[in-house]
Amino acid sequence: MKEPVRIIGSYLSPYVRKVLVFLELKGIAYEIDPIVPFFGDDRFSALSPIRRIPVLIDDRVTLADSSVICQYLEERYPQPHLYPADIAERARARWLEEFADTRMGEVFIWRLFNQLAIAPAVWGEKTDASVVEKTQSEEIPQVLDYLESQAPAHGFLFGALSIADIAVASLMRNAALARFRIDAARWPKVASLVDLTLGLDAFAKLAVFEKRLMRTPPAEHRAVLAEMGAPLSADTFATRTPRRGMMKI
Ligand SMILES: N[C@@H](CCC(=O)N[C@@H](CS)C(=O)NCC(=O)O)C(=O)O
Repeated sequence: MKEPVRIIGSYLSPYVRKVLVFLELKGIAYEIDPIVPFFGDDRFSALSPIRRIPVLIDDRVTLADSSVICQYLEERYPQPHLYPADIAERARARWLEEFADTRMGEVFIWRLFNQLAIAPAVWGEKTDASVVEKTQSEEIPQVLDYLESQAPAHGFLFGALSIADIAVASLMRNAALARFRIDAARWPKVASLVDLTLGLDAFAKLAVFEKRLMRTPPAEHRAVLAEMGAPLSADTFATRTPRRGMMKI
């Protein structure tokens, strides 16, 4: 029997979530080494040269980027299709994925989530209220205005569920974990798209672990997940002391 796919990375990362939702939807067996970013050991640096999660390891490849991983999974396990069939729509779906990963990543992860969750939990630093304020009043509205211009009145971005919906919803899930709520009066299409996507079983199943980890110090994540029955890998690439990231955006 083929070994399950191994994913290295925390349930709290939007990029890990994207990949896990792909695996869930495609029915691919996986196990997870739930390391929190910055806690990888030297062997982790060899697998992920810029020390980022997620990493996928299977019988054929080791890959360290969520977009590359999702595309690989789509090509190797085509059912159900998670990229639009039409070439132009497929390109637009990848663009929206890129927008989510890069711009929404900057705003919702590196500023909002980082300030409210990572800085206190990983580095023992205080939240900088002025960064949170600027993000909420200026940057988030710009992001949501753009998405509102792209989203349909009802349903998914390209008719059937695709990588674009999954990437946007994965990022918005972290915003929700940082207690951000989309104002549905101002951005009704985005609010409905995100609700629809996060309501899928694949996201809901992961949300149970995410909620619990938000209340758990990084050093206890593995033990708590084991207690909850998460599909954990037997060994880990985690170390006890976090290292500052090597990339700044
Ligand atoms: N483009 C990458 C981004 C991954 C990423 O930024 N992961 C964050 C966690 S949410 C990380 O590992 N940060 C640690 C660091 O930058 O050192 C992907 O799509 O996989």
